[in-house]
Amino acid sequence: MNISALQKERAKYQPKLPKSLRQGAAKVVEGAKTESVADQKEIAALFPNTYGMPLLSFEPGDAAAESAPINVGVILSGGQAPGGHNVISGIFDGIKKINPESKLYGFLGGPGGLVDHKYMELTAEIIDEYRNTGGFDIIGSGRTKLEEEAHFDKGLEIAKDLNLNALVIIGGDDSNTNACVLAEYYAKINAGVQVIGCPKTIDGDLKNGMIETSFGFDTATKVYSELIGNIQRDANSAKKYWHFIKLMGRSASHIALECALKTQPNITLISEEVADKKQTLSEIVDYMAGIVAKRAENGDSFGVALIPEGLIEFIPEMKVLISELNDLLAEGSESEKEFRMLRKSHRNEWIESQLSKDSATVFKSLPSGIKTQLTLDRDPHGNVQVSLIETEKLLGEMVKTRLDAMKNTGHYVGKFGTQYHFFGYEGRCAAPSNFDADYCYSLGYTASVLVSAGKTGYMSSVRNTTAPADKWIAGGVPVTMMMNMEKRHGHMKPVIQKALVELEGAPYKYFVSKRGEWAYSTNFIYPGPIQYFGPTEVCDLTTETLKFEQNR
Ligand code: FBP
Repeated sequence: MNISALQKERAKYQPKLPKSLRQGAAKVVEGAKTESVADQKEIAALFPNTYGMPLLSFEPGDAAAESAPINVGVILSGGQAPGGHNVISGIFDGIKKINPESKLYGFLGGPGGLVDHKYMELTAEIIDEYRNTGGFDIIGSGRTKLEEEAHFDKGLEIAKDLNLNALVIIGGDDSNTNACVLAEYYAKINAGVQVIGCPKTIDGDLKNGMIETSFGFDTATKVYSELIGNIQRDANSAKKYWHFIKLMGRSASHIALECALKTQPNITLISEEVADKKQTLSEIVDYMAGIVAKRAENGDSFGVALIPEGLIEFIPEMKVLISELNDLLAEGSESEKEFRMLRKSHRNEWIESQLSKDSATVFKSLPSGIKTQLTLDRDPHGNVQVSLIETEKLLGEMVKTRLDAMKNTGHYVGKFGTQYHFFGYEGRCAAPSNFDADYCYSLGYTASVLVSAGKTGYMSSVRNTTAPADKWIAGGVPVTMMMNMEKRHGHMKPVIQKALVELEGAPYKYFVSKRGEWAYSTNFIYPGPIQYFGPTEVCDLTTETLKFEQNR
């Protein structure tokens, strides 16, 4: 077969499971009844069949008496995250242990596969090929949202045809919200199909008291940190570049914060802090230019800056500017037509004349490439495609302009050479670290136990994750417990609360206590590549975020 030497060895890795899942049939213990994190009355009314269910934890059971076969359909939803294949192999091994006649079906290309009835049976041979590998290619993923009853009914048709007991939906906050809506709907119509969710996303923003981390965050941040470390070593060797590195993570800055804790770069911006302090773009540029100038005074004309992907939307004045531009250039509007008729060289001036005074000032201050991205690269609804804005270049160019001005007034002496990077896809499909391999396999196995216990509307939960895997606590959390009401597309909707970086949290506080030191002296850490074989202190490391959060 066409596989690498590492893949060949890695295929033999046996993921570690919590004790409760290693022996016999796990005993399901019911804990306290739950309430949603907020808006309890509204959520209870919307989920009469799945609200208020108890927390579940598993304990080691007696030797398993064979139960009836269980048939499960699995769906991968949204962006790739390392470990998805292990969730699927965990489900497979779990249901086969319950009864070897159990069957696992994978819906192809994400939630759309359920609606379009595109699926394949996942046999032992297929599963074995994908154990401990990165990627979602075993069945593919997609971003179709399962939101409408018509989708649910189409899904039920195929679930009935395949005689499925349950669907397991592996996804982020939105996909798990929709999984819960689906669970409620199937419970309401007595469909006889359970729905279980699994917490996935490299962004790390699906977490709470009962879900300690989303899978993939560990591996992805390890990969990015390896690359950042390599760049830091290059920067420290050549001593001639400032590297501006944008990191994926959509809105939340968990990835940037975790990578900062692992590598100790000179500058890390945290979007949540920017929003909290209501910082302007100019203040951020001042902060960065100040560090560049001070390092230059010490003879260090190099450095590394980490920038979270979602930053731009957290800068209040940029948010206002983007919203004004969205209105001004709305697809098919009179103003948009006028804009299109203008000669290219007159467009920016025209835009400035149409914006509010503050937004016009901000727009004027932006480098021309960014002005073009803001006005021309728009999505099918005419909105600015925020994720495509090259924030790293925007900041690099603005810092350069600021340094030029400081040079003129004698406040900066030095050379400012830049290199730009964007890390995201480099880590999303990496072979899962031991942590993610074990965690994902445990999440999948947990899902099989929840299904066999007849549960629905639960998310697989594996806790105590900074302890060795056999001390992990597996169980289930009612998805409604994580919900609150939020405005989405103009309507109030029940959704799982997105976890942004907590400014009162231990990981961020530690970072703040250290960032001054990291800015001016060169304290880089070079984490090196993920280690799959070797001493446990190197191979089984969890994230710094988890260590700080759990005070380990
Ligand atoms: P999920 O939230 O679906 O897990 O996706 C995570 C993510 O990698 C974000 O960090 C990033 O903004 C987005 O997906 C990019 O997705 P795409 O490649 O589909 O544009």
